[in-house]
Amino acid sequence: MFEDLRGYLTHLENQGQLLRVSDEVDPKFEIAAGIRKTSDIEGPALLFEKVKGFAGWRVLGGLFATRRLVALALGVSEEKLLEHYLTLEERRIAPEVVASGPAKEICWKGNDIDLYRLPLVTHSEKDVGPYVTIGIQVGKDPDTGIRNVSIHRMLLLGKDRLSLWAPADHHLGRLILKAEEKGRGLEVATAIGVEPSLIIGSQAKVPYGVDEYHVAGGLRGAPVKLVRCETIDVEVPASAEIVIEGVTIPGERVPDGPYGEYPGCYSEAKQAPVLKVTAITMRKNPIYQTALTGMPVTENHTLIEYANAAVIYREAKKIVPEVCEVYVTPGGTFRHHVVVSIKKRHDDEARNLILALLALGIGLKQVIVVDEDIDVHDSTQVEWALSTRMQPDRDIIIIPRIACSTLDPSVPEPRTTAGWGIDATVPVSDRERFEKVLVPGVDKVKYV
Ligand SMILES: Cc1cc2nc3c(=O)[nH]c(=O)nc-3n(C[C@H](O)[C@H](O)[C@H](O)COP(=O)(O)O)c2cc1C
Ligand SMILES: [Mn+2]
Repeated sequence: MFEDLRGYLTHLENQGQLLRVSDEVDPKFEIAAGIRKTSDIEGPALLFEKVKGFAGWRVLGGLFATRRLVALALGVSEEKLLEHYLTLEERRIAPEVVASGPAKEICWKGNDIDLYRLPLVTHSEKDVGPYVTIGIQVGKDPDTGIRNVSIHRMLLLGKDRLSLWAPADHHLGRLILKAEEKGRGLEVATAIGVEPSLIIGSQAKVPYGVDEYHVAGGLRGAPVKLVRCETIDVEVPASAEIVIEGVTIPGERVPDGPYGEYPGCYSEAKQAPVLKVTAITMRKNPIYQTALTGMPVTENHTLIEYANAAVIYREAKKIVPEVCEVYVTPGGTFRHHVVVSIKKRHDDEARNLILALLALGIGLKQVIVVDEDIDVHDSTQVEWALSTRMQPDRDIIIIPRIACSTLDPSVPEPRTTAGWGIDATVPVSDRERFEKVLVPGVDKVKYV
């Protein structure tokens, strides 16, 4: 358990997983280039200590660039990440509100508010501008007051204006629409530079009405300490590096994009709500954090992998009691494709599983089901199962028109995709024909 982001960075540095970059870097592309490179070579997280045009600021990037970094943040082994995550995600520990904290060391209100003084990063070649990409947004349901914590990108629009890309299929998007129905804006705080369990917890696929601060508490094994915002009725982590307080402007939308998105393509300009900033507070010598998305694998992918795998595993267990392994694949952006292995006891189990997972509502588009002897992580074994255990006319199910991610560029209409499933399992009554060829004694060979 780490007290705050700085405590975690010390731990990372001790593990050789944080690199300080002392050369000056431009927040336009150069920081993102560093994150791209470290993501591609399974490198360390990067702390940029000299940022062009932003004296006194440091920028952290690639904090979750690899699975190893996600495992370090949770304090578990990389090999057993899903197993540990499944247990940790189920624990709930309520947050604690404290009187004050380091997040309040500096406070800009009124005319002092100036987003241009923050080192916002421009990431990909065709991005329309600089974005905040890894702040946790906190908002409350206008009826129940229950909090939601999630991550949404924000485009810099002016001194005190940001877009807030929170579509209706995410909880914050719903909260904004609910407030607008009452003719109000939604108060939203964005905390940047928080202890890692808060980021990971914000990605948990928990139902509407579950406060993700409780999930983050469970992940870290201790309550998250919160402070009240200055200008809005929202609570934020007491030791956040930076907090941007604001209110959405009811009914207002701005074009947001193009932006290099997680499928590895640019999203076209979308209509996004607008946030009017009411205060900015921060620690002394603040660390601004940014995250890259784009071609898999980036931290935008690693952060979602286990949240998705966990919800798929739980759902799969309801349909097939003997689910073995679940793998959401990197080529499938850790969102669109999953391979599930099962111990099959009757013939149509796999088909039911495919239908249930396509209906899960997390953006799955392709579900492959294999038997327990296939390693879901090994694409050659999965392909072998497809090539020897599957007949396309019998074993492929295509479901037209299911709800999907807003960002898949192949879909004919926004949010609507076809889904497909492949049952690559062996028929129960006919197992002998599929017996694998084995050579006896391979494990006794010592000379190679
Ligand atoms: C780095 C990063 C950036 C993200 N950016 C966005 C975004 O701009 N818009 C969005 O809707 N979701 C974005 N997400 C995904 C949501 O934060 C995620 O689906 C979250 O679990 C939604 O929370 P909810 O279930 O409370 O709606 C991002 C995730 C990560 C890790
Ligand atoms: Mn939520």
